[in-house]
Amino acid sequence: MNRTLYYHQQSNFSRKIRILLIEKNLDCEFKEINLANKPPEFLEISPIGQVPVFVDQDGRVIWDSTLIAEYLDETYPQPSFYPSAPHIRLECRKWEQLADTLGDNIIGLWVLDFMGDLAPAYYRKKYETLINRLLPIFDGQLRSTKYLLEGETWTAADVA
Ligand SMILES: N[C@@H](CCC(=O)N[C@@H](CS)C(=O)NCC(=O)O)C(=O)O
Repeated sequence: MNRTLYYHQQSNFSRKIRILLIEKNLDCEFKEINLANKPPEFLEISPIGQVPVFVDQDGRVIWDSTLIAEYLDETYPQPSFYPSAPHIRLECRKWEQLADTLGDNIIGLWVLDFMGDLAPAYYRKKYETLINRLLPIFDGQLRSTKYLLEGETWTAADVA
């Protein structure tokens, strides 16, 4: 059975997994999902109806980009994108979570733009406030380190 990634071209969460699959040199079939009209084949394996969803060679189905990223790293550890020391790994997960939240809010703002005057001002303010709070945190961290964690290699946090 081929590995399969259900993804969307504009999805930051899908992009995390596409990068990891390429970096780990894993063959994978990529199936783009029309998020405005999700096919039944996709909804059968994705209870939340969101991309990315990854299906491994043994038929194992995994959704949520962070769960997929961790699974890939544990199952195919070379090269590794999560530090092994528990407290550093936790820092990596925290940065990954912050980056995911930033991406989520940027996408939210982008989608609001399609709504023109119908876009609820409440959400625009909510997204902008969070983006404006998070960007300086990343800027500050990357001023003192090459990657989000100290060290010479990028991690899942940088990928996110
Ligand atoms: N926590 C999830 C978030 C996934 C997510 O928000 N995916 C978006 C695309 S970026 C999606 O599928 N949206 C379609 C929908 O919610 O109907 C992850 O990390 O995988």
